[in-house]
Amino acid sequence: MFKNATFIKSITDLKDDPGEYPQVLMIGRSNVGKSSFINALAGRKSLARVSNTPGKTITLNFYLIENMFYLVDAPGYGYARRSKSAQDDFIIMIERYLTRSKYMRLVCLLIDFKVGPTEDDLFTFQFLKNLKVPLMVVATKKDKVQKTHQLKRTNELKRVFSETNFVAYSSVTKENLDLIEQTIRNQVMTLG
Ligand SMILES: Nc1nc2c(ncn2[C@@H]2O[C@H](COP(=O)(O)OP(=O)(O)OP(=O)(O)O)[C@@H](O)[C@H]2O)c(=O)[nH]1
Ligand SMILES: [Mg+2]
Repeated sequence: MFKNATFIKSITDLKDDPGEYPQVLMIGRSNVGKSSFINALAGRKSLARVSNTPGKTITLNFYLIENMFYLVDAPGYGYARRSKSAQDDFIIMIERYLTRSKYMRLVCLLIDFKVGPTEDDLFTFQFLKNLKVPLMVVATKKDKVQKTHQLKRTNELKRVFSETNFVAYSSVTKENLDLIEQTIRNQVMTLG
């Protein structure tokens, strides 16, 4: 678990990127558990807002961890109520962010352990692979799958995301949280 997590700011324009420290971006479908994941990593109940209804504006929320790096919470993609053009805007903004930022060290793509990967997830996975950013796929809500089916499901997902760092996780049981924390720490220490 990380110490000293502080919300720094929300930005809607990349010119307001705080820069200065390495950054780790959380990306994933709406409701997949990005904010819960950030809260678990930070050991806080409500640092990141859980289940906020996505609006029209695309905001990136910056949380400074241990005065050393940022966890960045992105809005969920594939949200039905958001228009196609807003979804395109989202992809364009993320692409710009990932290709221009000197500080990006890791992208965590969150997918749902039970229902994922959706078509949107696979599109985003391919998009991130093409950008060649360091990537970790985190399958959330593992607790929602019966224990007896978890291994089979894990192996299925590992096959889909082969050659990519893949971790099954749950914000309820906190399974593999330490492993994920270590991966983030290692990536943050790498030079950009
Ligand atoms: N059972 C279970 N529920 C979870 C888990 N992670 C998140 N949730 C629940 O899923 C819902 C959505 O979680 P959020 O963390 O708000 O998801 P998000 O990806 O930040 O959603 P957006 O910000 O809307 O894109 C909430 O009701 C959480 O309590 C998990 O690992 N297991
Ligand atoms: Mg959220």
